[in-house]
Amino acid sequence: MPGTALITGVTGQDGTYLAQLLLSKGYHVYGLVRGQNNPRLEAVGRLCPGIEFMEGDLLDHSSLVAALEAAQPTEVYNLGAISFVGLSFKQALLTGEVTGLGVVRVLEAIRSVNPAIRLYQASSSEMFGKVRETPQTELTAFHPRSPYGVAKVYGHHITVNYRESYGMFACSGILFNHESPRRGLEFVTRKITNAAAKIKLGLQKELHLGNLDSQRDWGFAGDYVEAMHLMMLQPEPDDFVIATGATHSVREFCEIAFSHLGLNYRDHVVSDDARFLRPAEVDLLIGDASKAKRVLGWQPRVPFGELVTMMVDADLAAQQKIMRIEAAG
Ligand code: NAP
Ligand code: F7E
Repeated sequence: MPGTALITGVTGQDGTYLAQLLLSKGYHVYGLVRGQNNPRLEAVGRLCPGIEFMEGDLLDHSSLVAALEAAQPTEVYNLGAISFVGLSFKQALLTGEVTGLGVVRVLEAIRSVNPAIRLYQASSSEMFGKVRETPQTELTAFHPRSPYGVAKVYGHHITVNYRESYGMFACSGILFNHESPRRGLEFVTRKITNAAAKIKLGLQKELHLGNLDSQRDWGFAGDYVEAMHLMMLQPEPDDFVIATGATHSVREFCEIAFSHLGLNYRDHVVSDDARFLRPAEVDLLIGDASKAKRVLGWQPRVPFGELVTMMVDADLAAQQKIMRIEAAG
């Protein structure tokens, strides 16, 4: 029987896919929104008809308690975070507060309002960082390479700690990179697909990127939110790696995105731009999701090439729409 879910980070990429999934299953869905006039609110309301919004901030414990008291959720999905690794180097303290300590604020709020509420914590493959083994599993040691990765390690361990200390249903999904047309423009995949579309339409000439050699295990966000929900349906809380098991370089991503539009990325991409290089890099990630496949019955559905072309097509259509509106007005 579907329950009531509260999602932090509902205005982000995963938040809208997860809200749509839970609404389609008959859940009553609340989205926690920060700020007095969040610019993403209207779009989320349009994408997720039936969702209800609550005010709250991961920096403000009492706002989390108030949201839980008002919503009385059976499940909380903690997706809220400063999630951009590049920004985390520039705003390390804020990242620690939101992405790290925000998790214990949620756990404490649950413990005081209703410890029976189930919690999903959005852990990350960035926790593996300078990888100790390949592929990475639930048992691979962590070696984070950014303030974001360090904050996620704290969030991960504190979730396990509350599960073990207080018997709470608190689980973590160790998700590898997942993308979609809703991905923020600051992340490399969407930056590439958006630029390729603009270059095709003559709106941009060059694309400045950092390290083209880093490799990621990229999947589709729509597939990954299904894994979050499956974890919450288990009889016991546990942690799961969610990944495709294939890795590709930023360069390969560029090649496929540009060639889909009949372009050669070499004619447009400027690499090693110092603005986009990081003080410490994560060179290679590739996940082993065998446990999720075995226990949850989860499978990724969208392969890499299809993911890239889906994003390019969406950006091309969006840019063409803007051009039509500008031409008409
Ligand atoms: P995203 O698009 O960057 O969304 C982040 C969300 O966090 C936004 O809704 C943002 O809301 C919210 N947020 C930021 N600061 C907050 C605060 N102080 N209080 C409450 N909410 C706050 O991230 P995503 O890609 O959807 O990822 C969802 C979660 O999964 C994140 O925790 C991320 O770290 C983690 N994760 C992502 C990936 C991936 O590849 N996408 C992989 C592993 C783990 P505003 O609208 O107010 O800014
Ligand atoms: O970088 C390189 C960059 O910012 C991917 C977040 O969702 O996934 C994401 O973190 C790679 C890195 O994602 C540019 O150096 C080159 O090696 O798209 P990204 P990320 O750092 O992997 C994990 C799993 C999360 O948990 C995070 O929340 O691409 N790269 N040139 C660039 N990256 C960016 N952003 N911009 C460039 O110009």
